[in-house]
Amino acid sequence: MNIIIFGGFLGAGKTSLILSLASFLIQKNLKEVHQNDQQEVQSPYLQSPYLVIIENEIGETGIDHKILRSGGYEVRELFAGCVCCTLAADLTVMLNEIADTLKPQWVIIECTGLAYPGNIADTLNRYGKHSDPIRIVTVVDAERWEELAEVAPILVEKQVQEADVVLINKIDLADDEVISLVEDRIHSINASAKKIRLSGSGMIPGSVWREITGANGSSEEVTEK
Ligand SMILES: Nc1nc2c(ncn2[C@@H]2O[C@H](COP(=O)(O)OP(=O)(O)OP(=O)(O)O)[C@@H](O)[C@H]2O)c(=O)[nH]1
Ligand SMILES: [Mg+2]
Repeated sequence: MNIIIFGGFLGAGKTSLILSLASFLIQKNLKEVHQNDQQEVQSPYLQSPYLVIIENEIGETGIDHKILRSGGYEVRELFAGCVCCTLAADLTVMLNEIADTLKPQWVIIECTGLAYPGNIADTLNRYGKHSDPIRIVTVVDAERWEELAEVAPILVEKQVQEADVVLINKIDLADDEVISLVEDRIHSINASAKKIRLSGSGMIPGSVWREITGANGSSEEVTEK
């Protein structure tokens, strides 16, 4: 069971990018099923659940789970608290139950914008039943980075520090100079993380998701939400 944790400040673009990644993974699964079994598959959900998305929202009024579910994905919710602190145990129980019953290939966890994804990974590594390494993807809003780094420096810097991959999102809203400055700053906080510039409101090249998931495929493909 592959687990990817999506972190990043409120509104950075986590849900938009998860929709694109989920679409990529489902398409990849369909292709593999066609190739391997030579059988006609009408819906990815015959294979279901290949992918489970866990949504964590602080209040009970969030709509991300509805957006994701409207894409046909299997979504589990953890409301009214943050999975990196008060709901850490609930997340572990949920994930262990998913591992025992649904046994999906992929689990994507969207944290609240206030979470420290590294704390979540630590808890899951300690108490979880999965054996594969957990990947942390932190989404950064290129346009608002400087402002947020002033207002909430510890939070946004730690989110970057804990990442395996930093997605520098919303590049359509920032000019090149600002994006380069943000990239340099991110590099100074976490030199080893892979940094990728993109725009979650447009088409994402399949190469981005292959890089993150380690999947194979054509370099031409793009994923829509
Ligand atoms: N212009 C632009 N807008 C984007 C981009 N990515 C996301 N958005 C928009 O930014 C807003 C927030 O995106 P979400 O994907 O909901 O962000 P999030 O990080 O999941 O937000 P929370 O879950 O509330 O923390 C939405 O209105 C998106 O349509 C982008 O690359 N460019
Ligand atoms: Mg969201």
